[in-house]
Amino acid sequence: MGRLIIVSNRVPSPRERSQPAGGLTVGLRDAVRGNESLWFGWSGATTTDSDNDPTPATDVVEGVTYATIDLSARQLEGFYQNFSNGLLWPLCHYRVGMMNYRRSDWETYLEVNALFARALVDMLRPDDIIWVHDYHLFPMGQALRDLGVTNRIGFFLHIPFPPWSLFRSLPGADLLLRDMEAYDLIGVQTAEDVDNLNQSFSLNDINARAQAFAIGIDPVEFHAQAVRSAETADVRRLVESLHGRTLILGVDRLDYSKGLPERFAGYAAFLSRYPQYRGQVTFLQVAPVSRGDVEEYRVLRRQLDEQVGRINGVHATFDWTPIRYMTSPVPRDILAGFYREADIALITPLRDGMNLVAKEFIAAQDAADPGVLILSHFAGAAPEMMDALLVNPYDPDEIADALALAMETTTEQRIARFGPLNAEVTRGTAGVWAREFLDALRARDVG
Ligand code: ADQ
Repeated sequence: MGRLIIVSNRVPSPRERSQPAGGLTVGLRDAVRGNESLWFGWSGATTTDSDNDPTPATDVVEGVTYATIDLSARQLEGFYQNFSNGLLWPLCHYRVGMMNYRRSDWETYLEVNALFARALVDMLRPDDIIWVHDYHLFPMGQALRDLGVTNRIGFFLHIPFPPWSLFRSLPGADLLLRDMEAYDLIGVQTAEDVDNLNQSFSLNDINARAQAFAIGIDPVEFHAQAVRSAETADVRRLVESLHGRTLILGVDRLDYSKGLPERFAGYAAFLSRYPQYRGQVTFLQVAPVSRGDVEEYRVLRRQLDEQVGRINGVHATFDWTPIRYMTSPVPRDILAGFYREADIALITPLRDGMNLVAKEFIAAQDAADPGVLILSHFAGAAPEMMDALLVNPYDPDEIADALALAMETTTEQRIARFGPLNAEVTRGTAGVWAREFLDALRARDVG
């Protein structure tokens, strides 16, 4: 069997490679196990000098070759910060009003995709199978075809894909999608994303079809980690600090797609409308800063700082702080214990490709005494997790009512909801996701 070539914007750094990882890394780790493979992408470093074609730096760890290139500061700004994160990210999360379009960024985006293709092509062998990941690299397949690559190439989009009526706001949207004809298989997270992308293809006479492959986690490993983590000194300190109060937990990258202002408004409504729970709950929101160099993220951060200050100012007593809000990261081996100790997970993105935190929370629970998952309808995980308390994140009162309901559920009711959720998380693992995608790609009839 040929090698598996993974292409993603970021490649795990050597230090992170031995750490427990997110869904993408976990899923692919299973897929690359026992298979010769190569992972190619941006190193995370920028060069100050010219935009000459870089030679990939390679590093072999546990049988996987990691090949990375640096980008110039100009390329990074146009390709990554502006076009990928300042335009495609909001657009694909249905936030057309937040997208910033500049034709020069679009050109840099295409340029970096072509650069990736040139840097990769000399490392390819004829029977390699190539799997390209995410919105940074929509045109990468076509860039490889332009260099004469005839290998099987698959693409997976980790974030949502909006209806054509929104996506067409991007000037040249049809050109971007036409480049996807280069792929032998296109995977997205949900049936809704499939419908939207296929509608865009057919309205533009593009000869491509998308299929759904929902990403998961490694639930067995995560559960074991959560059990171990719950006994660590840090997690015990968290539990002691609660003094018996109910722990409501939110865990997200600090991103406007995650619905944090709306969530805080929902929590504030809960404290106002259900005064009997004041002093009985603690809401811990972990939201490490991401993309701090993009203006919209700085604005969001200021907004959240103010909101937390206001809610705590209004509701706190001398011995109770309603919200604990941290923007510094928590290591995953500690976070797993937080999930296990949490009574309620409050996960309310406005849009999310999947949302692995919801699945990790379920995997971390004690089946005899599980916590309650409150989940947004607009998380990609929602169709698989209908036994969660599903909410519309735009309605603070709905969030407040769900919190009150979660406070009132009996152990029996919690167990009844948890059973099907846990079965689904256990079935649809990251390993299954990668295997099903790669099997489908290998099965493709490619001329
Ligand atoms: P993300 O937007 O990063 O991923 P998500 O899937 O929820 O969103 O999280 C990815 C990982 O990061 C999880 O394993 C989680 O534990 C970890 N993480 C999140 N917040 C953290 C925190 N505060 N501290 C430490 N770790 C944290 C993108 C898409 C998602 C899609 C994934 C995978 O936006 O919709 O589910 O890719 O396809």
